[in-house]
Amino acid sequence: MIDKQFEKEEFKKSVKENVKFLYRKTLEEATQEQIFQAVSYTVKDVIIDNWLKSQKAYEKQDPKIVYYMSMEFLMGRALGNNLINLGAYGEVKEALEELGLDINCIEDQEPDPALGNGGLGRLAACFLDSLATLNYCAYGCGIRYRYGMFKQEIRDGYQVEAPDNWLKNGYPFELRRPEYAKEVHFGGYVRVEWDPVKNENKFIHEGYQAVKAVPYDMPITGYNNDVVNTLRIWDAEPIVDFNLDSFDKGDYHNAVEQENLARTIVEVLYPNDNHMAGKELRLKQQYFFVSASLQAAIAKYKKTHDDITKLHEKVVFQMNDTHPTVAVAELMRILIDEEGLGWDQAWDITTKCCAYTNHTIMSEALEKWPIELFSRLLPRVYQIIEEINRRFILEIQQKYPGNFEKIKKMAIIYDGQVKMAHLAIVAGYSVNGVARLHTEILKNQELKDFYEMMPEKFNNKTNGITQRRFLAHGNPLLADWVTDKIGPDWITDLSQLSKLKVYADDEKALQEFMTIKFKNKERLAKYILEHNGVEVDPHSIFDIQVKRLHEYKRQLLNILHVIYLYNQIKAHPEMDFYPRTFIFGAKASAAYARAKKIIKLINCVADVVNNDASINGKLKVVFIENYRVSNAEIIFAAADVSEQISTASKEASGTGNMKFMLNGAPTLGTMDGANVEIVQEVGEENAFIFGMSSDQIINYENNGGYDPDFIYNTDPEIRQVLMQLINGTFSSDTEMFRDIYNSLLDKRNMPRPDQYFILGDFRSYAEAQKRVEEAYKDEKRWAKMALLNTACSGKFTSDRTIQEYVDDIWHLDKVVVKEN
Ligand code: NBX
Repeated sequence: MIDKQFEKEEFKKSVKENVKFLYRKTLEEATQEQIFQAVSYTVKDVIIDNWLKSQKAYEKQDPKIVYYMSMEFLMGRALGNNLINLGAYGEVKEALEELGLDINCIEDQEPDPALGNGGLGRLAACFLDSLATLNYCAYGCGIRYRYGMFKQEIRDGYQVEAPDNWLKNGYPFELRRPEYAKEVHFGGYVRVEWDPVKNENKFIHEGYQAVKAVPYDMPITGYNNDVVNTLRIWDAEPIVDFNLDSFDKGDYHNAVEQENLARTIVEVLYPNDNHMAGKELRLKQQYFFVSASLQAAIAKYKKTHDDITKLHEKVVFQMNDTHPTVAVAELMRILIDEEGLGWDQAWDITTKCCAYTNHTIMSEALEKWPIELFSRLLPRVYQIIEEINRRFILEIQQKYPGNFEKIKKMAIIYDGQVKMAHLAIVAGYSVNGVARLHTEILKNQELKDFYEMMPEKFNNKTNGITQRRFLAHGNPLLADWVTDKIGPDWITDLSQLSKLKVYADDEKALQEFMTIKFKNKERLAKYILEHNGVEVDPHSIFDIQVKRLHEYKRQLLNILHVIYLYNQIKAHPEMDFYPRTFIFGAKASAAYARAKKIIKLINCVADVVNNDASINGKLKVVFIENYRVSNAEIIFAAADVSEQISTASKEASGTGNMKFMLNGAPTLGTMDGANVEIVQEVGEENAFIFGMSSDQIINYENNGGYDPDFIYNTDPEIRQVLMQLINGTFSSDTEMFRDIYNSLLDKRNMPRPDQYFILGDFRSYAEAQKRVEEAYKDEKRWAKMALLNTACSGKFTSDRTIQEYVDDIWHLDKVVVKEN
């Protein structure tokens, strides 16, 4: 049912009125960007009504609320997604056509709100979509960065970062809520005072700098259920307007610092994926949004409940990795210092309200803060962590008398550092990994001691993705075809896709499926030509690796294999070879030099390969600039092969793998992260698995014995590829890729040469690639494989993931907003 507000004539009228009202223009005079704004305001109008209605329903039903605490929400564009969820996409598309407008062009005017790095931030966005769609009351809590993930430009093959000023034209889907502003305090000292009435010490925080946290709310629409939840992101403002008064009071310096703090705190997203930089400003960001979010949550609870000791019955805080883990101590502080509870009562509540999700085992990503920094910035919070640590060590001693190793390994504060993961595990009632293999590695390796001491806390929640964005919106041709075959229920029940299995041997259906894939490949080819100036052939195999650039994800393995293929084709021009287009998209953290060199290498290889007429266009290499959520939707829809080739044990889950699968691209991958579960669902015969197992890798890591030098010396084809990095084949500067070469072979490379086992897995990868080619040549076999990937992807909806979080961790109540 289409909402009344989206009756076409009404809609057109409203857009025209908005253009007039906002810009004093007629539709004909307005720019596409202005029309985007006008259309968005019309849509927002409808959303606001549902937002109010949801709020009313929540007030009446008083459900338990989950606060999803995350430094990152990689939302992607809102307009198209909201239209899908409101069931109005088709109507609005037609209405715009009648006005002479193309909905795709209008959607393209919206900046990607890119308040996240990669998988972790996008997962948070998918979770909000599923929570609203499944009728749960949820808040996303985060930061309104002025500048999101940088825009990537490729100049002369190098990544160049440009600022992402996403707010410059004003963002239509946000609402400033100054009436809910909160104060957050930094620095200063703690004064202890005896309270003769309560007969105990009082802790008074003084001499701090204060920042005003002002929330901006973004609506999160559920699918066809009138639910609108809220993503609340916090902006920082100075407490009082800077005034010269303070100068007279001799307080000038402090006033300037306070003003500066407010201006810098939310300035920019840290662009590191799976890496901890340890910057003071980062800890300020963390405490800033955590404190404001907790204050708001408790104020909301207290408005309608008078017993704070029952907070856990109505509230749960899910911590998206350790980034918001200071929440544990901040909640203790609020309960003790502001609500007047004793330690034990406060601890009881805190440990019933907080839960923690781990997203990585990479040691360089584990958050540790120097005591000096932490205690200076957050003196009272630090004091509380010390007390949590003291009591935890007593517990360890009780359980393992005389075992000082345990204290050394498990303490929250040790070696002059505050270990945030330890704090999260000790204070959380749930600790979960994000794919089955990842959770097993946590339990048996990384967090073994904690698992042994508190096994009941550990559980797995395999990640998922929302089919509303990554099929309904991103791949409308396939979405319509699926609906045609099995009806529309898949949109909210992805397990329905298994009904497509009956078409696995239906030639007509297979042909339709592959025709849609071809059209999506044409769409991507057009995008690549327009944005990258490279012509690619949609008849070739589209082999795609898009994700953040990181050594453990092994884009290097992929491009080295491209070089190997290039050598093969050059050496054997007569050889039968199915044309292939290798497509890459990846941002490298601005400070990650080797990752940036790998981008340069990919572009240098592309230059040589794409311009070598002697290979007859059999190979093409494309690096898509500025990979982000909006172009990801186009890319997944067009993929033939999904490259998921991380070193086994390193990729906690992966979620891109699921998006490719949903769109009918078989996985070429290692037995890592959620790939394991993908293979289990689709069958080994419908994927291309290669490489060492996580057990083998972990065994090498623990016991040594891996020797890339041996491979180099005994495999001439691999040696040729490596030599080409330093002999001028891809750059006249033979030093250009020396560091990459050395990373694979030099004994001085730390912790060891070829840390990610690229040479060790190379042959196995090349063979798997050969199997891909053979399978693709058999058109019918490939079509069946592709279709079965879509048909078997039902498990990987974030709706399933969220329902598991609700059943096992959150215990939320379903709400009713839409009356039937
Ligand atoms: O989280 C990612 C993992 O690498 C993926 O395997 C997983 O699928 C995904 C969702 O669970 N982790 C991730 O994206 N981490 C970060 O982006 C990150 C950002 C900042 C930071 C540490 C990690 N300090």
